[in-house]
Amino acid sequence: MSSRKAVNTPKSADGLSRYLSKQRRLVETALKRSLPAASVRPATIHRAMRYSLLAGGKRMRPILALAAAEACGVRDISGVLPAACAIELIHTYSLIHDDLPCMDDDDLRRGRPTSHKVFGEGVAVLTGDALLTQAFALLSKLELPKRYPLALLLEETATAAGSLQLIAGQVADLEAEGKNLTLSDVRFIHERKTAAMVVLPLRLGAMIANASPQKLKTLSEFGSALGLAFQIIDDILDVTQSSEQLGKSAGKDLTAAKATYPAVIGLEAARLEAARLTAKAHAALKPLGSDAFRLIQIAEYLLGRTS
Ligand code: GRG
Repeated sequence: MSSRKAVNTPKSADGLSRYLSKQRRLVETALKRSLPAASVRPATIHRAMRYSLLAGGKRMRPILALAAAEACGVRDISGVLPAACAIELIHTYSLIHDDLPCMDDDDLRRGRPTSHKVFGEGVAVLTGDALLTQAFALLSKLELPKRYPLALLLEETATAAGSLQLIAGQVADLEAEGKNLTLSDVRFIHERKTAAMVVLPLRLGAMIANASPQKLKTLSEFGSALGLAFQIIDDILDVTQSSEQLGKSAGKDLTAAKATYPAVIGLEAARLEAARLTAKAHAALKPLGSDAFRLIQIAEYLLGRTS
């Protein structure tokens, strides 16, 4: 179990890049250990799992889990890593399936050819399935405080990844293509497709830290606003950046007539909404005081990102 102590003091913004690099290194090492070796039979599936999982990416969700635990007083974050990795496995599965020809049909992800381009569609489907399954195996190893039993964390994870949240958003997104949507329709999609998987790491990190129900609520409110802002920024980057900058195909939302904020309210209004939600995310963290400084820095970094 991770030790809990009040540790946080405000630090300068330039400390953020060092913090992110350190957390990413921890996450990368844990991710490498979270899957069978590439040589384990049948090697194809393990190679494919490692190919997509270890292809880089911002690792935002695992870093949020670690930062939430720290904001709730955890000093040794090793006990949070299995949950942080589990969420990255689920996220990677969703990207692999989203890129399939029967979904978004994409050739490029995290700067590399997509899983089905390298391994074929059958193996890509199974790679997503295997990553999702392995995520629950990782969660099963968590050591938890009495207040938050394993069954609760498993249920929260299954709900966030299931047909009421992540998959709900994906289905609504598929069905929305080419239709005239309202802002509330797009928000419905974004809250499920993206924000649910931003709230989840914050909640798991806080539960592992034995946070009070009030802190858990605070972090959930932060995550909902941040997750929606994150997706709006993703929509904006899709129309303003190149494929090279993004490491995935740019301009696809427009071509596929996707449900996005810029499409429904225009680019400038979308920018303002992302800024409004980021301010809302900051405000939500007020009850945590200076313990929340990393979460605030991470939110600012995500708002300012260009890829
Ligand atoms: C197939 C069940 C299923 C769900 C797919 C992930 C997803 C839902 C769709 C991909 C397209 C998309 C815009 C998703 C919204 C979430 C999002 C912005 C994903 C990309 O996350 P980043 O930017 O990616 O954190 P990295 O590569 O940095 O991890």
